[in-house]
Order: sequence, then structure tokens, then C-alpha cells
Amino acid sequence: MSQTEQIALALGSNLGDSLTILPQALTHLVEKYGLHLLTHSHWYRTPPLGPPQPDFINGCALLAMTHSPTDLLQILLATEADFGRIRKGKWQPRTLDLDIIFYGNERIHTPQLTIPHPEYHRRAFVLLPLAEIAPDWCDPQTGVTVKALAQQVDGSGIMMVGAI
Ligand code: PH2
Ligand code: MG
Ligand code: MG
Repeated sequence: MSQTEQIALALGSNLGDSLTILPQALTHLVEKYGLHLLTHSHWYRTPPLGPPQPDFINGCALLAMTHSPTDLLQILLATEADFGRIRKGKWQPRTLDLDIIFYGNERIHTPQLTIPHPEYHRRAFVLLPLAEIAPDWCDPQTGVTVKALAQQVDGSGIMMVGAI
């Protein structure tokens, strides 16, 4: 049994009943795979990055578990499939996207997996919810905190669900 690791996960959905799917996906990770949910952010409505498509609902969660990074990736891919995701290519609308942002303090570069997530530091739809739950988490590559990264991105158009 490997040691317990804390992970930061980004969740997204822009197909189907996204506001139901995202919390259900967290419950699924707990009940089916035994991950421990530490906390999750509010949900945010976010304009699509990339080609025109429906707005996303995005959020982040912190979980604890003993799975290896590759096992975790398989769990996330299986969970995406369980929630009806069909992979038709990049930038397609999806019922559920589960991305590993951080895996403890580790840096991983394999053909299957890059951790920290290679784009997260540019993405307001990840950084705003992540800064809510893990402002002091330092990027293991750069040492910069999530809070500092969140202050550098343009969060216009991103709205906390339920704020209005
Ligand atoms: N995910 C993408 C592409 N564009 N835009 C928003 N707002 N939120 C996402 O989660 C997102 C995106 C590919 O993973
Ligand atoms: Mg993604
Ligand atoms: Mg993904």
C-alpha cells in the first residue's frame, strides 16, 4: 500500500445537466473508488476556452487517496465514461471532464500524464475555484502559490453559480 497523497482535481461539464453531474461525480469517486473527499469549491459558470460551444460549469476538489498517478488516471477516465462521456476529439462538449492538477508535490511527465496539469496556470476556470480551496498550495515546478496565479489571470465572465 502506497502512502496517502492529497490531490487537486479540476472538474468541468458543458453537456447534459452539468450542475447535477459534477457533485455526483465526486460522490462516485468516494463510493465506487474509496477516495476521500476533503473539500470542493463552489461551482462556476465559465465561458468556453477554445471554439464556440456551450458555457461550462467548472469547479475544483481536494481529495486524499493511496492510488498511484496512473491508477488515479484510470479511475478518472472510467468515471468520465460512467457519466456518459464519449471521446470524439479535443475541444468537444463533454458531460464530464476530470483533470488532475496536482498530485501531492510530485512532477510527472509521461506520454499519458503530465502533472502539474500543463495548462492550469493559464486557466481562470481552474484557478478561481482552486484558489477558493487551496490558496497556499505551491506549484511543485515553480513554487508559485495558487493564490498568486489566480491573481494573474483574467476572470471576467466567470460567475459563481448561485451568486445572482
Ligand atoms: N475545458 C476544455 C476546453 N475549454 N473551457 C471552459 N470554460 N472550461 C473547461 O473546463 C474547458 C474549456 C478542455 O478540457
Ligand atoms: Mg480539461
Ligand atoms: Mg481532461
